[in-house]
Amino acid sequence: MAQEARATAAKEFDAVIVGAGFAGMYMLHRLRSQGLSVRVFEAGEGVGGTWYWNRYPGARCDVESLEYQYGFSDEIQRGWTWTERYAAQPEILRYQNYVADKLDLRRDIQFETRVTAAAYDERDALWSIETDRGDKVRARFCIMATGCLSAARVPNFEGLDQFEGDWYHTGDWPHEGVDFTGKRVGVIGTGSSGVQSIPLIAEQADQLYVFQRTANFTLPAGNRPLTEQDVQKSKASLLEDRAKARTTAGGIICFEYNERPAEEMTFEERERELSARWNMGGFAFLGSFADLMATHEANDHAANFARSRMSEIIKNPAVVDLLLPNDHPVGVKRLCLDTHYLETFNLPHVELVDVRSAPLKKITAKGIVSGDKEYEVDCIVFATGFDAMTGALLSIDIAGKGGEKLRDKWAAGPRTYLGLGSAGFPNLFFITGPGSPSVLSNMIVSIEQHVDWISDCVKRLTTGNIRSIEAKAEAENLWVDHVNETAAATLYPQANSWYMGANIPGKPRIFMPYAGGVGAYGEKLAEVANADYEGFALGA
Ligand code: N01
Repeated sequence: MAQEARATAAKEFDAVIVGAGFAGMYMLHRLRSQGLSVRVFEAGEGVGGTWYWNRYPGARCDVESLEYQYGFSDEIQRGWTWTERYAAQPEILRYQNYVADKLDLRRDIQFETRVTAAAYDERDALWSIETDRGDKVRARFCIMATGCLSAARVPNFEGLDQFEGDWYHTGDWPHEGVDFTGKRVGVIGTGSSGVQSIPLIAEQADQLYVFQRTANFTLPAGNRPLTEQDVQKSKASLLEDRAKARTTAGGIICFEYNERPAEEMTFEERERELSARWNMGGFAFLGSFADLMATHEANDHAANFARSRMSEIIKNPAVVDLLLPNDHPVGVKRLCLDTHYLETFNLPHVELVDVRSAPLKKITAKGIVSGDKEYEVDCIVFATGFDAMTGALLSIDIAGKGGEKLRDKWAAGPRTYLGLGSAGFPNLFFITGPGSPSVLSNMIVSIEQHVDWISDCVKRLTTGNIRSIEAKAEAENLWVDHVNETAAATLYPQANSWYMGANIPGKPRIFMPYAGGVGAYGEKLAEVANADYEGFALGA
């Protein structure tokens, strides 16, 4: 829903929020309900964040729709009816617009406006915020709702500017859609975006080349229309379910993690568990054993099982070995959920190109060069991912106390206290920032957890006449150590994943999210707030 960009007339707000996706929308609602003046700046023409930009064919959520929605308002959830187990992007975007209408959010959002800089003025304890439209506003609180996967990245391939065809990035897809009928198409990348879009692009294209560097674990999502019974059951219990979800590791309740470690199970028991969970579709598979993400022994069993199920689908003997992941444990890169992805490689007009053995060298006027071979194409789709977790934040020139730049402070990797704030940057909040469960969880649950915490914190400050809150360096150091130790106790750091920053040349290799689980993390958040924001300095 396009909104006309309006310049911001007022110059001072209680809070500025950057981004109008799920996080920014709810943050706006909460702060406005406290009577604060709030301005949201959003680069897109409408609300939606990731669901506004990622319009590629096949884009859909991988957390079940019934859980992938706000849980803060019974009226809102009862007024909306999901149609599929995993909603497609247009339905999710419609839902977000429904919420924006319901809460009358747009009147405080300035669209088509990108925040370029934010600087903290210590004397007045105010943030000065600038945009690419020339706005200069000041605010007590600056809240980054910039998203974890919002800085789309096209690798720096030589020759792209010479390419005579059309090219697209999945994370910045044309609103009018793309018709690949009769075209020769090259898709680069086989993460979730590639896995979701490739089957649908193959339905249209005359010839499809898929350029794969790393084979990924992918399992059938088991998408299906929701029944009336599914929907009514969820409507009756959503708020209660959500309270439960907040106590779980992943912020979801549609499956439970097995509490038994693989070592206590017989081979047959393990196989039964894996099989039942594989057939359920979705992430239940990763909950097969308590130690699946912690020991190679347990993980290898699950990975072998997954490879064997995947290989049953692939009929083309020339590609079966290439499509089976063998260089990382299962689950340590985001598991892909697919609808007919592997089947696509059984089609005669689809060719898998292994760019690990024949690296992508350059783009030419006519196509893509891998090894010594040129693949002529009419269109290129970059499903090459994002500068995750820090990319969108650090694309803004953020300067804290003494003019210190967040980019400099985070040069060796992000440093936060609880993923919510960073020492030296008072009154600056990150929603689902690095160092919080974020991308390892149901994002909506983690967003609500953070927005609720930040709202309460802001209320404490405004009603207590406290000008500023700032993470203490020692609390931050301890938290960073804890995040690293928690990750080190898992297999997560053992893959070149975007969780580790490994997809961006030169980015520090640090496991960025907090792997301790939403429930435990929520307890820590509550403890900190109950101890009057322990680990933070409150400034009068
Ligand atoms: O990005 P990715 P994505 N040469 O980084 C390859 C969420 N999401 O957009 O693995 C050749 O996962 C790269 O190869 P490699 C979800 O959390 C969710 O797919 O680095 N190849 C990889 O294959 C997801 O994890 C959904 O070796 C290059 C691919 O491009 C996250 O977003 C849907 C390359 C990038 O995969 C990101 O997913 C979509 C190069 N120079 C996204 N550079 C849902 O289902 C990169 N690649 C909700």
